[in-house]
Amino acid sequence: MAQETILFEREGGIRRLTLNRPDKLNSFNVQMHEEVAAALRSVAGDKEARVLVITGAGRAFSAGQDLGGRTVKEGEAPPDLGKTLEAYYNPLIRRITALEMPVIAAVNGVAAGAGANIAMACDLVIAAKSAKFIQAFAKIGLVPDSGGTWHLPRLVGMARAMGLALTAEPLSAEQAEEWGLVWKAVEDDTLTETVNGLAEHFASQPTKGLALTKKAIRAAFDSPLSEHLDKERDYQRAAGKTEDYREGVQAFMEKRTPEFKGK
Ligand code: LHQ
Repeated sequence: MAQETILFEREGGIRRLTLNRPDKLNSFNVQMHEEVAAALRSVAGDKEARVLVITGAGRAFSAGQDLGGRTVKEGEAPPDLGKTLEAYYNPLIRRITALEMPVIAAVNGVAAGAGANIAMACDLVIAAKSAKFIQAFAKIGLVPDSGGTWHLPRLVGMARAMGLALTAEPLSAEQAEEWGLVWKAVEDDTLTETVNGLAEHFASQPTKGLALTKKAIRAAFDSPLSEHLDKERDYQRAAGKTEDYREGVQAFMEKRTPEFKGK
């Protein structure tokens, strides 16, 4: 499929997806959803892929849903937004969180509405200091979607989640870092370098172990400790059977840098 709304690059074990509708602040229309879904499916089936970076072209990360053509005329039947979520946003969040590798959001500028929540669904969020996170939904009478009401209270606690969602006030990248909504806020002109360095690091790491770590942490709020311990046992059992575990221990004992293959 020709890509008109995204850029998708492969470089060694690194996969980079750039949302590319800069004149619309990378807001999502159906075509962009379809192209992003195809790219994520290809990463999921790509044995060489070891890390995914998601970023935006131009001055925004993403302004969420493209609101063009979304006006509802007086007397017209209201739209079924649940269908839009079911068809596009929910599968998108499920794909990102299920990917068996670290997913980095490089938030280069404003992330609003579903755009903010797509960033939060990534495993590590690195934001340029000029970026802002806006739960814009309240301004148009909607509910934070794309996992927003799930991730927000887990990341920043109930009081801040409520404040952000109910007021739709913009949150600066630095404040987002202080609150634990993002991992790091960095100077704008170092974002690319920081993210590239991190992506290169992950491309040389024990991918299967990292994927199981991501899975365990994502499941942490869903079960009591006793059940979660069983999960950790199962994931550790799987990690212990990887080639990278063997290599990691061997390299440690031989006092050399491990050469992980992601297997
Ligand atoms: C846009 C957009 C946009 C189209 C900027 N659409 N053009 C799921 C289910 C189904 C339906 C509903 O939604 C959802 C999930 C959602 O994501 S709902 C939330 C949708 N997003 C928003 O409400 C955010 C709307 N955008 C904004 O509030 C501002 O644009 C932000 C704060 C992101 C940036 O503000 P500024 O830096 O002042 O830029 P701007 O507003 O001037 O925008 C620049 C251009 O981008 C402008 O076009 P123009 O032709 O005038 O240059 C905007 O119309 C366009 N744009 N967001 N979501």
